[in-house]
Amino acid sequence: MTETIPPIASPELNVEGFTRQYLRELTYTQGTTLERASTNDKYLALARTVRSYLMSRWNRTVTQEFRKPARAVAYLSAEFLLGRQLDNALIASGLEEIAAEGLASLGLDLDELRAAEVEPGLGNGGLGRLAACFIDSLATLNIPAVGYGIRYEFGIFRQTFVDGRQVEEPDNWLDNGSPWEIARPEQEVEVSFGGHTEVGPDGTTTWVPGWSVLAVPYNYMVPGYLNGRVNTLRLWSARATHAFDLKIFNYGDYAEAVRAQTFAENITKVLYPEDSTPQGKELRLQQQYFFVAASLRDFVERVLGPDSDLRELPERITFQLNDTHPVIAIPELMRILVDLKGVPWDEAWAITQKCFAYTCHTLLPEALEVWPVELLSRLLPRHMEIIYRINDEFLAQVRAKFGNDEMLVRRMSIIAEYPERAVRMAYLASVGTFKINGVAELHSQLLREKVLNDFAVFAPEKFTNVTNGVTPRRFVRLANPGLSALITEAIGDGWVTDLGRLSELEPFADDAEFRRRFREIKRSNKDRLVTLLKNRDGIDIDPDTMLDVMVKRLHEYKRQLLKVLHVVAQYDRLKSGELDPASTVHRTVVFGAKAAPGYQMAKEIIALINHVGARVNGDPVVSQALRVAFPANYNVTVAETLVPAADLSEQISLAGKEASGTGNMKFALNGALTVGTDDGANVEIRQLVGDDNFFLFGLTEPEASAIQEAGYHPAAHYEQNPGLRRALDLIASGEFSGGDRSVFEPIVSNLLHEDRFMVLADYQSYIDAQERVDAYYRDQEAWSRSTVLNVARSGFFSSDRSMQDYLDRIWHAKPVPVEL
Ligand code: 73E
Repeated sequence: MTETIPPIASPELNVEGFTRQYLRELTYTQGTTLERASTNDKYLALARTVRSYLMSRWNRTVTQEFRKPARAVAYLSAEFLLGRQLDNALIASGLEEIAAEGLASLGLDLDELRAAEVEPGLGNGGLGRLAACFIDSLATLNIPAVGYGIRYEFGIFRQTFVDGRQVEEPDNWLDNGSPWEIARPEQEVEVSFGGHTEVGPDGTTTWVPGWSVLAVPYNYMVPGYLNGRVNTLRLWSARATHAFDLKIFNYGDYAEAVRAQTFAENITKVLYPEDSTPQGKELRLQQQYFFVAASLRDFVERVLGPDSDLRELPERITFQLNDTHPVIAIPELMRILVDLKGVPWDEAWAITQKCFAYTCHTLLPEALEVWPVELLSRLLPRHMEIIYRINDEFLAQVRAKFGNDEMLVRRMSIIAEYPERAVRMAYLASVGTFKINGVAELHSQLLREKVLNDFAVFAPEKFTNVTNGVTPRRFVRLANPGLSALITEAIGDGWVTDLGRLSELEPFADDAEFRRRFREIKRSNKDRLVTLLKNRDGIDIDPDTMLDVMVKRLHEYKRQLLKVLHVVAQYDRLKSGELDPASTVHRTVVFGAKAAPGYQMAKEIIALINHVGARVNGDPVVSQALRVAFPANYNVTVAETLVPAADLSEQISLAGKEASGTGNMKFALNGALTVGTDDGANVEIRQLVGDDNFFLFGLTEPEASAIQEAGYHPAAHYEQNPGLRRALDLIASGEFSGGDRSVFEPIVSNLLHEDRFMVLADYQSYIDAQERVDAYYRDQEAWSRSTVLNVARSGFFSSDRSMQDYLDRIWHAKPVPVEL
């Protein structure tokens, strides 16, 4: 019977079809009329209209996957920092112009409705945004792929400033409705915690959990760009089990039952706002196991089928572990295989190792996740036993290979003994996967030589590099329509899915007319930014100044302080008359940065930036040549307007600390020049764009390490460098704190006596680089030639290329086109 029902056609891909569908959504789904509808109603109807165009592609993709299963990729990530969905869905479906026209015919403005969307901030920064770029690229490359993560009810906090200090507010992104998700409550799975284990007479182990929660999946579409594929991002939300419902029914237990419900649902309540630091919190471990257990169950039972032969699992899937957050998946799969499916341990271990690959995103030793044995044993007793056995067998192999070098064995043990017994998740990942990658060449090299050196010696074939990338759809095509049109006019539109083709722009660098138009576009992008900052933050910026931008999480290793010292030095020189405001290059320095709520020093640095900014902007002389803007709550949406407007990209971390960076790539692709250290992917950016088109400064990683080993004395730089001394003295004097010398004393004293990230050591080199920037900027023809070359030579930094590298080196999955 059902076969005879023809598939429901998508609404027609023209203005008429679009407006009809729009009015239908507004009337029948939103339950309102054009006259009565609020902006949110109108936005929701628009989102659903666009969604309806992608729906049949999504259904076809899923149907095809079930009918003809192909090798797939599952990207396991605690964070997906998606950004707004509407714009991306519009370009993926080819609806942009139709929608604008259709809405206009109803007297509505597409841009106004776009602005009504609250972005899902389900990530902290680069790691989460990378996951979002990767799933976009996988869909565009036609790879069968699924993203698995957590549907946090509250994403990354909303940042506000009170007296220049960061105050966090909850991100209630779901409040106005969430048109991009589809709940699948019937596909919920149970996830258990606690309890104890029992060994049966036949030697099999059973986990008898103490409590459990339900994981309800919410599906998000991940449309490929103008192809027929729509992949799925599956985010899990925690609910109390039905046992609680029963208690509520027996109303004698009502209050207790509701408490239990709240407890269960807390698991997916909030995103931990920490970035590049481990959070040893029980709830965080619960989150990790929760989404990983639900995802493995989902793939094994629903996708493969309940009676599937799990020996085939490695042929069907690679689970890519995005940092250590999902690494508990390794013992979980062992538990499924050994305890639930009765696969012998050795065979199960061979299968498991072939199913997982691990991406490391850090170099800071203190950022490596560890979980106390006490906590793991209490929350996941069976997993702890499995980890012990994995470790015993691994250390036996180490001994077999290297002899009884007990120092080495202790160093490589998955279980650390000091300061407390704890599981080193990066080591578990290194042992339980078949590939380990860093995220930029330098990072991967340092992983092999330093952070995971013993493991690289033990199993060198496991280690590889995949340099990060960003999606050209969101960060060029969408964010920079002017530049996109110019590129397309010059070389055709193939670059959107084949970014290497930007190299065809190279000859245009010498074309004066092209450079003029390039500058014109930069200028109009600045105008867009002017409008945004005016309306959003009440900040006035001058589009005729050089836009010098440093946006990224606030972290000492990223060295926002170095940028502040440059601003203070310029303030000092302008104020003292050493620099003439009329004849210097006029700059607007833009900061964007959230600090982890518990990271005191980072919050002090935010206060310093705001206070320096207020003084600079308020000074009638200085502000003629220098201004500081620090819009609060920097996020993906702001980035999309800010990045295309930037002239100068600040990538100034201490060499050897930033694993890759991805903002650096977005700026280069949008025609900003970089002032940067030899760190992370900056190294590769500079190699590609050429030294003439990049402002390099600072110590190299080997130089910085050597100084640290010999003993670093920051105060020596203060004593020997008059400019640096003046800048630090000015901060210490209370110049930026209403005369109160105590306010920024901790910052200054930390720089003078500790300065872990060698701000003072790199100060002069940075100031010199900024002098070169100014000189070069005066020659606008030379500058724009370099910006064109930056764009032409940055095609490598597409996340499509990153995905192709993962496919070639790690996943070995093939494209499976879905008919449009
Ligand atoms: O260098 C960036 C990198 O570009 C790195 O700091 C970041 O990942 C980006 C993408 O590869 C990163 N985030 C985290 N670790 N590295 C992290 C750690 C714990 C929680 C949240 C994020």
